[in-house]
Amino acid sequence: MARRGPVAARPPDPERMDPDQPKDPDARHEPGHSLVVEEAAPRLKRPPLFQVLLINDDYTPMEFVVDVLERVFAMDRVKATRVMLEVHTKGRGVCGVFTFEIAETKVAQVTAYSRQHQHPLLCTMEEAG
Ligand code: TYC
Repeated sequence: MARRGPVAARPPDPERMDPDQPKDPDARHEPGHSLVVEEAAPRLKRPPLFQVLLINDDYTPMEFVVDVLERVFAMDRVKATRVMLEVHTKGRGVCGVFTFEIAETKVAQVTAYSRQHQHPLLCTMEEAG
């Protein structure tokens, strides 16, 4: 909420100050009153990443796999065909690398779309690295 009008600065209340500190704030910088400054530990960590994988099978049509890669992983036709052929020849292949919730959502989307079309296409995820 916006404040209305100026707010008067309150003078420091001696009762609420640290009893170990001298009452005069400027006195902290004088000899005998050391000021220790420590660097804070970094509070952000990179999230773990997960590969989303397609698994080969003998029944799902190649064209359907290409369609899935275009829809769910926003690949163009050339890239989707390349990934589909990699899965087809090597048994499995990476569709992308994501944080946990996004990877989980992609797996669910691939699985739901495949079952809607009565294809047994398998999609899994595993932690990268
Ligand atoms: N092997 C399938 C075929 O010959 C094609 C296929 C590719 C299926 C990739 C699944 O993840 C897959 N029709």
